[in-house]
Amino acid sequence: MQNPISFHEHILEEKTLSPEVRTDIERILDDLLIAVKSIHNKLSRAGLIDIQGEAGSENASGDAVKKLDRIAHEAVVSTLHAGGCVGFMASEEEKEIIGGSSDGKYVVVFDPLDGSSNIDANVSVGTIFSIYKRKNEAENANEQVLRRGSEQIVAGYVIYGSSTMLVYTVGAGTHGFTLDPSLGEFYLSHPHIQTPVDGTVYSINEVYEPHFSGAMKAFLSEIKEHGRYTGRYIGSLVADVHRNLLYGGIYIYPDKPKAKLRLLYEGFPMGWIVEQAGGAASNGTQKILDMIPAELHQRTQLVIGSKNDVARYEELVKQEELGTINA
Ligand code: AHM
Ligand code: MG
Repeated sequence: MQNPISFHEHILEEKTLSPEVRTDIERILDDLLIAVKSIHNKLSRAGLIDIQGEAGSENASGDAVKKLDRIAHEAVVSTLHAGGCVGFMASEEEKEIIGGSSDGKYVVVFDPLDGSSNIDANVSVGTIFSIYKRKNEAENANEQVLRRGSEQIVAGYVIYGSSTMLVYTVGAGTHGFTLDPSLGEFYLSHPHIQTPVDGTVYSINEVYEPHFSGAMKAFLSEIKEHGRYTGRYIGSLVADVHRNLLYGGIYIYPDKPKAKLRLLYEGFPMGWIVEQAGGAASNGTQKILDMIPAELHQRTQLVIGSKNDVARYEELVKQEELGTINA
């Protein structure tokens, strides 16, 4: 690649951010990327060092914690702490809000290692994050963190796959960067990602099919009859959404038998990134970004991907509410 643009150079050109915020965000993302590179290094040697398997505990959502979940969580918290710009943090792996610097002007919310049930089989996993501006001092920790999705000022994910990529938005399009491990630097490889408006991939864990709503069952059978789609499901949100973002498709994690994905750590950042690439994200009846979490680890149904596919699913949900399709 001639004259590659580093992530650093790219963020300096993000004119939607004021110069002051841009400098702070650059600092926070620099810190975050130190943690990301350390996670990348550990993952690439995972079978050789003692970091695979369960940590022997459960997280706030009742999932078994992997050793690498904990390692990734600690890497992110410690680098953000050291940077001094972050007032509050919230992690999928921690029950409570984590205090940062008393004068930190930002809030960072993250899923340190998404898809971690796949790690021991060497399948792609990810790190997901959102950044918000801290509200004024008077607001308590809950008010600082439980924010409407549309208040995000940065959202991103890292996918640790056959290459390690960072995909992010500050509200001026979605851009992808690939890590050159020999230089330890992310370079722009996917500028202005645009996801197709009509998908060709559907990603749904069909083992839950007996519990699906009427709308979900109707949607699935339409997709199968259509002839345009193929089914792909990794079981790693970042990897499933990343593939669909590039190829066009829809990912649904339904609310029946039960919603699993977390609004703050997964729904909001992935939703904004996909919207900024021309796609859509919903909970079935409402735009994900319009939701306000009532609690830190709130779960949601997530319907995300190509615009027309998400719209069709929402249409079927309305029809089910009106009683024109059976529950
Ligand atoms: P995690 O963040 O604890 O790894 O859990 C979320 C993961 C997603 O990455 C993935 O899409 C989903 O769980 C898979 O769940 P299921 O096995 O029920 O299909
Ligand atoms: Mg996750």
